[in-house]
Amino acid sequence: MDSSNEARHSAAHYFLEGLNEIGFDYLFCNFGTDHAPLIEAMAAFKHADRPAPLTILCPHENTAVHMAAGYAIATGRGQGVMVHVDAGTANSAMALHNLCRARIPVLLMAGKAPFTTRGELLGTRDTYVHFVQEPFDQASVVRPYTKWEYNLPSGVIAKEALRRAHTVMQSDPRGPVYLTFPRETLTELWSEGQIRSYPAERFGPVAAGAADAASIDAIATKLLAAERPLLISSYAGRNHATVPLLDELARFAGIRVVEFNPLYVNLPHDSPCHGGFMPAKALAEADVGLHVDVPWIPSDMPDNPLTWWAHIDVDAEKRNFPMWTFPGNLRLPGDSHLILADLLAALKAKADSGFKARAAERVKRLAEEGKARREQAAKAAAAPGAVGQINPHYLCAALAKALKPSDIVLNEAIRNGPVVAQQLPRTEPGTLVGLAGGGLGFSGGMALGLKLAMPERTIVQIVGDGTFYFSNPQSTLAVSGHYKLPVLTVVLDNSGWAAVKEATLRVYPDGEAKAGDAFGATLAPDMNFAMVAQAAGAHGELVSDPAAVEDAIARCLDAVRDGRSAVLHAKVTKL
Ligand SMILES: Cc1ncc(C[n+]2csc(CCOP(=O)(O)OP(=O)(O)O)c2C)c(N)n1
Ligand SMILES: [Mg+2]
Repeated sequence: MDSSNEARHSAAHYFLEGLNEIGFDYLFCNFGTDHAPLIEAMAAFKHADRPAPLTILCPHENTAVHMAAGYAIATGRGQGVMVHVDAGTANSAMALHNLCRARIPVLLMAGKAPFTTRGELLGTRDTYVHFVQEPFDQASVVRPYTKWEYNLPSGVIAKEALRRAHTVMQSDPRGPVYLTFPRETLTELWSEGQIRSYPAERFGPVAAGAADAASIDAIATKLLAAERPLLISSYAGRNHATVPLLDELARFAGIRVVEFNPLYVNLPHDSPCHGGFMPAKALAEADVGLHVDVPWIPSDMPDNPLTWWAHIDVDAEKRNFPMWTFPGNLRLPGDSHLILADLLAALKAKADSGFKARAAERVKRLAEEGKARREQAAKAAAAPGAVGQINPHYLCAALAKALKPSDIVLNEAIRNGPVVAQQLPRTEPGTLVGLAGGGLGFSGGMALGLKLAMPERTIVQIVGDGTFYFSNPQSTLAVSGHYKLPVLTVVLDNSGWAAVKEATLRVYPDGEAKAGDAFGATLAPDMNFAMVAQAAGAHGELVSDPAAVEDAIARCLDAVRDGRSAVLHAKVTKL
């Protein structure tokens, strides 16, 4: 192909065009020497007023990846994260673990050390780190958490590689993908005619579908005869339209719905069919059940061996869970919204008046149980606690009073997570975000990504004291101030890692650790998280006295609504 008369540009230039073509709004960046060609191309694009994704500079990779995740759950569209070679990839790995488990798409991109050492090509090694930042298998750092990985062999296919990355990350079940590029590859020059485009209309992702009519019929038949049907969900509500659908299905068929470790609002928490967050008792009784992901903990919530289970899941195979043995008499991989809609239609077509009466009776009973649960929660919140030991129930109930139904709560409160769930009922789809993975420190970056996508919403991140450290607060607060993304962070400081102490007690209830009160779980007692916020120009308050809680919450929310992040450091009941 003779293209000598055409304009020639760097591969980095085409790479940026490729990022536009895959529809990225943002790149969450933590740059290094590997990005010089991209930074140069970005500056040239800016100078020429050419469109390119906006860059958000994140002082820590944990912020960058989780911010992309927050943006993705708000918009349904994965974004790009740029990090520095193996080192930045390593710093991103924990966040990638979280996104992998939550099935949130992201394209993580990192340079590779230049491959030339003596100036053979533009971009050659020119600093010490280029010799030491080259592991044998860079992608292995994040391989357990990615659906796809690729090293760009030539700039001529930059757009093709980006389209492939995008198609894989957006295909169901969605998840992280990883792309690397050596510096010399990005400095290559190519003429415009040599570069092909891969438009979305022709190269789009794979979407999960519905189930076959016979399977739907089988579940409907079981439900029609069920006396104690149970549905357990954690992430059906990622599709906001599924929330009212599930409510309608549950009310129609008298199904108890339990949200175990909810990642989203799956059923409005005030629905009469909401069965709380602990399936233990319902599990023992259920005759027909539907579930997803980690529906219960078998060691302390044994399931009934007689229950007939349907497993409806976008990720029914659990290919990247080495061990996953929850029962499923019928497993339906697919889009749970489509499947539940068909199931409701099948039930409506088959239901007779006897079924409707039995279902209505169950809904009535479930509503009474719900009322009793709410009364119990109110009782738990009534005692304010003492100075230095605020009752977390009391604090969360006060926060609930101050929030609007549309405000979004990120629950990363760990051992106080159930308190948040109990005291801060969410009724609107999309107003709760939980932790799918096990890597603490997701909610700071996620909160910023949600705020970026939905500037009109109030975002509240609730964390434990240990988790506040994990979320790299200096980095998230810096991004919040820099890009005007105010969020409220509530730190439930119980003086350390209750989860670690409780784990030891579960395994050794009467052991040496208990006898010596030596759980390795107490953190620095005098840390002042309010001052961390203040150092970043945010509003910070330390509250120890229960009587001061309500006003402190009001001042913090005022600050956030005025455009400044706020951190409320609350000294709650000690571990
Ligand atoms: C990145 C990471 N490191 C360590 C852990 C192990 N871990 C699980 S819970 C927990 C304690 C969290 O402390 P805090 O946020 O204060 O919550 P609490 O247990 O006190 O409720 C730790 C250290 C983890 N899950 N993720
Ligand atoms: Mg703690």
